[in-house]
Amino acid sequence: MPDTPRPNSLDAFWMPFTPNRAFKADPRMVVRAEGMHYYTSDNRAILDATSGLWCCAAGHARPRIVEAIRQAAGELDYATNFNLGHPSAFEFANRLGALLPDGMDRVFFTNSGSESADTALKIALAYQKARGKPGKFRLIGRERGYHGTNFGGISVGGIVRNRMTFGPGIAGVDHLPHTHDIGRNAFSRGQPAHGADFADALERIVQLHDASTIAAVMVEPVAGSTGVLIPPKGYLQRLRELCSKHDILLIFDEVITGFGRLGAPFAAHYFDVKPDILTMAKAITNAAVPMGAVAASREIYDTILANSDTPIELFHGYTTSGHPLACAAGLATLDTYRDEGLFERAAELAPYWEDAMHSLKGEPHVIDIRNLGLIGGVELEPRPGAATARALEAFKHCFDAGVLIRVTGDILAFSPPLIIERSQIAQIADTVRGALAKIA
Ligand code: PXG
Repeated sequence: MPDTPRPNSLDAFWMPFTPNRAFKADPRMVVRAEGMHYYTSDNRAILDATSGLWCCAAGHARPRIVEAIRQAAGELDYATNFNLGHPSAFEFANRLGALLPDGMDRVFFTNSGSESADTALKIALAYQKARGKPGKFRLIGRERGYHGTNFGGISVGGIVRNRMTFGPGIAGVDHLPHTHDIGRNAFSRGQPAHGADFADALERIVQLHDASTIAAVMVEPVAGSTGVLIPPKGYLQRLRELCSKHDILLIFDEVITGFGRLGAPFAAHYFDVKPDILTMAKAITNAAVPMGAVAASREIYDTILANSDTPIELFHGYTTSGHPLACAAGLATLDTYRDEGLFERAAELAPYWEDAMHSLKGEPHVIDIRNLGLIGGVELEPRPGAATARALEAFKHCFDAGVLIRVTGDILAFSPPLIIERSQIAQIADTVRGALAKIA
């Protein structure tokens, strides 16, 4: 006989990316959210300095988005997009197309960033095959890259712990070096000055494998999960030049940089570098309903359609691709971003945010501070023999003091909703300052 479950037991839920044993011994629960805040079961307000997980860019429980989901659920709860259609998926794809870089307006829907990453890689391979270059099969990622947790994403990604347990991954993958260089760039404001030449490693990879075997390079324009690595000045431009020179597709993973995080619709706009394929998720629906998407250039879409020798041109898709609730949430989210001018607001706040982040220079254990748009990273010196302990303690002190931050390794990461007020930015900096003072 199986055990009878205890009511409210924490045992059954296997929590993602969480130290389950430690959490269940000392749980932190939120029961409600509104605007800039979460609320705990004892009704404590917690200022959200992480937009949930880089995703609630318009803040929490926004009435327009909530109402759109309610309405959609009562009208058309579900319809497949396999050989059938419903209007909101087409409408949402059109609206996204208008926001994306010019000509990148062919949109494939997924349910998460991980699915978007794997979808983007598959589209790259399908395109190379469709244009008569099936030999171009290699996929190039980057050390410390994060593209979710599916097999394509962890293979091309470069986070050791996310890869080492799960076998050899997909074949034919290589990696560029990461761009983190504290020795030359510590405490840079905005983009660091040194390191555009890290992109030149692509030339060596081309020499090793030959460009005729390489399909695509995938990078995050700003690497988030690995601890906020801002691209050095000129780096992304150089990568674009080299990809074009060698006839290699460039994929931007914009799962965290999309939808105003840098003060522009996408990082592609902010850096003025156009990829061939671009992934989205998270803030696409303000995370109110799970969704992801991949945008491809017309050239890619047209080539795959024109050269297909079967009626279905791409053998790929998900039962809930373009789910009606997600599309409704996404449309209401885009309306909210537009009507409240949130991308512009992020751009306006960015200098104030930069000052607040860099005011932490000189506090105990701080060895680097990084920022761009409304993103911040504060790197701590690891405690000897206990790496990551300081950051975790800082997280707990901040939570107890009413601010939710994110930690990865010994790095504190910040990505507040774009509706944040200046006083709340000051509150985040002061709370982190207080937390650092308590840590040995
Ligand atoms: N690409 C990027 C660039 C991401 O940041 C994903 C893909 C995967 O998305 P899904 O929806 O499958 O989780 C992500 C996810 C963190 C953190 O602490 C960030 C993510 C996930 C978990 C933690 O920075 N980003």
